Amino acid sequence: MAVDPETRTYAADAEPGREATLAGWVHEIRDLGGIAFLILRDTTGKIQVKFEKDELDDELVETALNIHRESVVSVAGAVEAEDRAPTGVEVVPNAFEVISPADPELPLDPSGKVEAELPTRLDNRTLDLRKPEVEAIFEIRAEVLRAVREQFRELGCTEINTPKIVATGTEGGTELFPITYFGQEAFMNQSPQLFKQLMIGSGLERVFEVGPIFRAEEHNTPRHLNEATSIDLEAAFFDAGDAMDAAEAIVTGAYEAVARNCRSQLEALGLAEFSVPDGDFPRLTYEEAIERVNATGELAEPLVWGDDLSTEAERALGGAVGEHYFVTEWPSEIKPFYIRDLADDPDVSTGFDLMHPSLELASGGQREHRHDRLVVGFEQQGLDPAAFEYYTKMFRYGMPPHAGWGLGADRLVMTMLGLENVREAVLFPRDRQRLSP
Ligand code: AMO
Repeated sequence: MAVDPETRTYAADAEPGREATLAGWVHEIRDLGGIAFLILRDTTGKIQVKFEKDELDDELVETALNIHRESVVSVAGAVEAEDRAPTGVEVVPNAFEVISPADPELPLDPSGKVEAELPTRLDNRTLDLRKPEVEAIFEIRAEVLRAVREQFRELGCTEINTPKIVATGTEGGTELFPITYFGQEAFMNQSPQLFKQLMIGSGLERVFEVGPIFRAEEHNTPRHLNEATSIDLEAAFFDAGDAMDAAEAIVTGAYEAVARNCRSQLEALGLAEFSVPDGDFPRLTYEEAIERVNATGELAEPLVWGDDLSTEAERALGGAVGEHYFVTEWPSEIKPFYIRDLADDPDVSTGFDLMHPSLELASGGQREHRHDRLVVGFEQQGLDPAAFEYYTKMFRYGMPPHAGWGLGADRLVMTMLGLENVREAVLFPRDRQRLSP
């Protein structure tokens, strides 16, 4: 009984009065003596298969009831209405085939009756994803990325793909992963920053990318990954305010799409009361932000101008603001060389961060597009402008002013669903301890 994807019936589509061939995993077998029930699970849900032993072929009954749960099987038979069945229908089989048997001992219980710790779940991600509340996270993640792409289209952006093997780093503060590139030193890219900016001088003008970024973060925290997915925007003639407007549209659009199209997944996660942010996020200057943090009295040491926001500071501020917000006008000295300073104050930058009350989601700003200033910025940050010649030279051939941001997709999903650890939003996370699977 080969399973034909064209004619196969899914559990959710089985209608009484029809003959159907179904395929999936054995979720559960309940043998009550004269009668037994097998619950078959596929990507759409579950369906009951009834074995009235006296009425069925002995060999069929024997095959079906002696396999272990989580085996992959196919069943052909009549679909009948049955009020007592969990979904109101059941299948009376006339053929049964074991397609791929499962071992009796499983490293993880996909029914969720026995809970597993996150490392065990990640070691056995395939089985972990058989749980509806885990599958739901990744269906929602896919919807977030679909919605993000749709929003970018509305903004007139073109999707690009930039190299992940590069010659130089761009983001100070986090280390690079070195690799050997035909005997030459190279690195895994920390951000598409320079490449997306190079596109601003091209005819594309507004670009976006969804792709991996690599950060050799030493610390192991619930919010840091060594390989993350970044959603990046860069747009010609945008200033920081325009870039923040775009971030609001993208984030709110993702929430709206999930609220509209992922009802059953939200229910599986216990999030039936899912609320969509209003899309008008407060914009606090850095100066206002540190004042508000200090006013909470939650920090042992008050913040002073020039300090970065620590995790504790972010928490205190998030608690005080209580919704998504931006921190704008950061001190220039703690923002990267490519961020432009305010026209009237070189100590203050156009850089901004987009914050969820619990953590940072994105950072961005208007860029320095004036060639001479850009080169000075490199030197001030201790970088050799010669190593970045491929980038800086394009600022000599007509580069419009521009702005953009990078938004962590993993953190967006994590905060949207209230997950405690960003690893839960990543299929196969990379961290200090984890290089496989
Ligand atoms: P930044 O370094 O702030 O900015 O990164 C942007 C966003 O990417 C996510 N992110 C991470 N997520 C999980 N684990 C990590 N180790 C990690 N590192 C970064 C965060 C963060 O806010 N080039 C600039 C962006 C720009 O100016 O356009 C940049 O990379 O959500």
